[in-house]
Amino acid sequence: MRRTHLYTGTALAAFALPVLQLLSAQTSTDFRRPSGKDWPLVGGDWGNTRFSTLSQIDPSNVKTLKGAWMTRLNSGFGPGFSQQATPVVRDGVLYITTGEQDVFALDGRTGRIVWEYRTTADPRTPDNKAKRGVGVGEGLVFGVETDIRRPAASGPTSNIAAKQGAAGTQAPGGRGAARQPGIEPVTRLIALDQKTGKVRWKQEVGEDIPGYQRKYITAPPLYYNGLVYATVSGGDGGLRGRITAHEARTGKEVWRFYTVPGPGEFGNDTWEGDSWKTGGAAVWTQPALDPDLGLIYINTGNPWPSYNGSSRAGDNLFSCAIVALDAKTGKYRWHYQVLRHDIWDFDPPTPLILFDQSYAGQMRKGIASHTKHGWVYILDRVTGEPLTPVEEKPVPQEPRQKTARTQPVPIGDPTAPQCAEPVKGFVRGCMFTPFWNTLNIAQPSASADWAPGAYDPRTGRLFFAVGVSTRVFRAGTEEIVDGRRVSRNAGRYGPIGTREYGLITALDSRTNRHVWQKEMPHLIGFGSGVLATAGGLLFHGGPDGYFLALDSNTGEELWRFQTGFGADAPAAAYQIDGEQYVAIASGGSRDGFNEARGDLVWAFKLGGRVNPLNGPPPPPTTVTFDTTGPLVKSQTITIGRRWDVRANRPGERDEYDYGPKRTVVPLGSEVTFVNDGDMDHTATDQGGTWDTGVIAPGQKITLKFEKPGEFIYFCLPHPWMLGQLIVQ
Ligand SMILES: [Cu+2]
Repeated sequence: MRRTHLYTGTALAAFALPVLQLLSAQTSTDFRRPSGKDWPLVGGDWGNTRFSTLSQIDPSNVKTLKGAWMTRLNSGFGPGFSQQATPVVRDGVLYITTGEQDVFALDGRTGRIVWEYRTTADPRTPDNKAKRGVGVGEGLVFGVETDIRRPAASGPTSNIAAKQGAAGTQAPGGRGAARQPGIEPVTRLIALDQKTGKVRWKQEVGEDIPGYQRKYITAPPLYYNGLVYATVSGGDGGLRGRITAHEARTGKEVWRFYTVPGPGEFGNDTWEGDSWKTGGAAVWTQPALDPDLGLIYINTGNPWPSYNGSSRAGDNLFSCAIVALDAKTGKYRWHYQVLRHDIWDFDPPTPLILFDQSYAGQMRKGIASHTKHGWVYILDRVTGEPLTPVEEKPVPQEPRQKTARTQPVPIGDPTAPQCAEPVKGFVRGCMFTPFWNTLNIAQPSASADWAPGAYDPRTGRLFFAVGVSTRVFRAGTEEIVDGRRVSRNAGRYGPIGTREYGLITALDSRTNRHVWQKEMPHLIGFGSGVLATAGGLLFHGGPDGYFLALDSNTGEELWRFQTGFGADAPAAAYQIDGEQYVAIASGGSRDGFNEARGDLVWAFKLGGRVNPLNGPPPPPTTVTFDTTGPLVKSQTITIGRRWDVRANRPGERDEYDYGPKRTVVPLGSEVTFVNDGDMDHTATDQGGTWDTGVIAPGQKITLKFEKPGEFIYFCLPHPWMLGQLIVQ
């Protein structure tokens, strides 16, 4: 009984002294303990606990927290970029990356730029331009970059590059710019001088990945004991996931572990045929590390094809899993798969958290993995066995998807609702509802993503941030055809009008049960996550630009400050000359949809003097029609064809598209809807003022528009098909 009291709020004071002594053990090279003066790693410490032992800022004084400084980086500004970086702080200097792949060193007291590294990467570099931070060690700052391979000369080399770069179409809803012909991405680990920012070496990673697969780097490198660990992102594009370790001094590769086993290796028989070759399972976040056990822990992404499991029967190891490797050799030690044969893109991308906790009266070494389907798996990090119970549950089946018969589901409370809010016209689905191409099921989508959680060692509580949204999935096809990646009709869509919001949850790590849960106005699964402090606060930034402090005991909001742009990056805490600072980059995240993008880094302290900025327009809280596509003047709308913007006419076939998607016509126009698809479709005003009725394949219907208006219309049998018609 007494043991359980140790972690309750009332007993806290009595135990505060020994705990804080334990916490203050972090030194300049040993990051087993939570951070204090510095924030030396993206995750705060090797266990990614994102807990700071600093306690100067607390619930009694946080209302007086104001900007100590704010710095513009003149980098990563604008819609092409996403600011997802956590500042890393060493000896009062703050190191940070931007979506534009530049790296900065800032004076932690003033925000003055000490040095800057401007990337030499080609601005045409495709795909996700987000960098989540740097690693530091041996006088070097380690970063990552994606670039374009530049052929040495014209002739055969450039022909190969052109062929390899001719990638297939992007999955709808996929991130990143469309591939341009002739562009082959190249991914690198880079080392900069910690004092000057000068390049010391660059090392290509992922050189074996064919040019037609997606590849870029998002995860921050991790430095430990002479090695730098790097991963390549882009498992959604068919690459074979991996982690590599490199000599810190030279960048030379020391070992490599593929997250998809090859022939003869353990787990290869969980893949049908050759599907392992394009199995995905990329690593998207920094690993966790336990030097006492000599283990490094990675969490892997979803298998590929992402939404169509028909060609990859089996559990698909080690996708959607936690894998423990020997940190020195990369040798496999254990794995735990949180989702078998994923078809929903429900991988566990939240950084893994290490903590020690008492179970059944025994101190155990724990590891927590938070997944996109809204569960936390609490395992023994020595063996990979669950510390809180997990049940093997039968799940609904879809033979065409070759769904797994059962899934491991923890006993406890999920961090997100397991079933969707009802949507008119759709069947209500839940997390494990399978789908094919019937498209009438509205179900929950990824709730947790890369937003990092935190662990408070004083209370044994885990904190996580999620987004809650409703999506309609379709399997479509994603395949490699003649050396090209071709994706058709695969993806997920938000039914218009459905709610999108966030939740922050405090969980008891001993029981996997809620302590409290707080609703937030926006999707926050991608973004700032939480930072916990010994002051009893949780810091979190939102896509609406507000940086918040919550009471970590109750979730009650105690302070908010408008940073001016989407505050979607994780915060960090540090101390200089006895003053505690909390820093956050405010640049907006492309994952956060329509939000303001900037290039700011903020630091806050008690008695700071920099005032808040005007807020950006907040992102929508429901799914709205995407108005970023071109508005086309046309009196004919072709159903079943995607609009070819360059040729200004209906282009590629897509059964479920209106071409153009956004159309403008003068008042009094006759508009003809042509069904060029293979199924019956309609164009039906959402407001109910007009409807074509069913248009059979090959048929057309003409309507006359005699009143001005802006209409969002959809297809009755396929309500995820959306178009806009403006009559003016
Ligand atoms: Cu239709």
